[in-house]
Amino acid sequence: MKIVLTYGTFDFLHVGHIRLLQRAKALGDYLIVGLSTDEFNQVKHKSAFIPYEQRKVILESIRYVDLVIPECCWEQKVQDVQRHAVDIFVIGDDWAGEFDFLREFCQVVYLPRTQDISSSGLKGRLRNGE
Ligand code: C2G
Repeated sequence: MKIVLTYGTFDFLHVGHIRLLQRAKALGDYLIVGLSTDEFNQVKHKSAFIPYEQRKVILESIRYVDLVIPECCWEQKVQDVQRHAVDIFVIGDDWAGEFDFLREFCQVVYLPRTQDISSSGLKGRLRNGE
């Protein structure tokens, strides 16, 4: 069984997130998502509109997702890869090169982002009352 791992905030879930999860799952048999906690989002200088527990319930309802674990820090990835016997680490190409150090432990795949949609863009349009 090929195990795939990815990470993210997944705030304001949109088709870009779904397409990432869909393509990640298609690379293996079991997809684990490291979901950024509200506290870690502060470290990432990102504020999630939807709290972690609700983002977790939403992700767990997606057919492509098999397990959701908390992402609490930048440094947990190697431990997660080893603990879950991950074969492939996948993330959007906005992170291209950032996680090449994981190549020592598993395959690393950067997938093209879905154009013209983002959580911050959706929030901005809501703020402007569009
Ligand atoms: N994504 C995408 N297309 C978009 C928006 C997002 O493919 N239009 C992808 C991102 O590249 C990422 C995933 O969807 O792989 C989740 O996006 P975010 O929630 O923005 O994740 P991010 O804040 O980049 O967190 O340690 C890694 C970080 O936790 C990644």
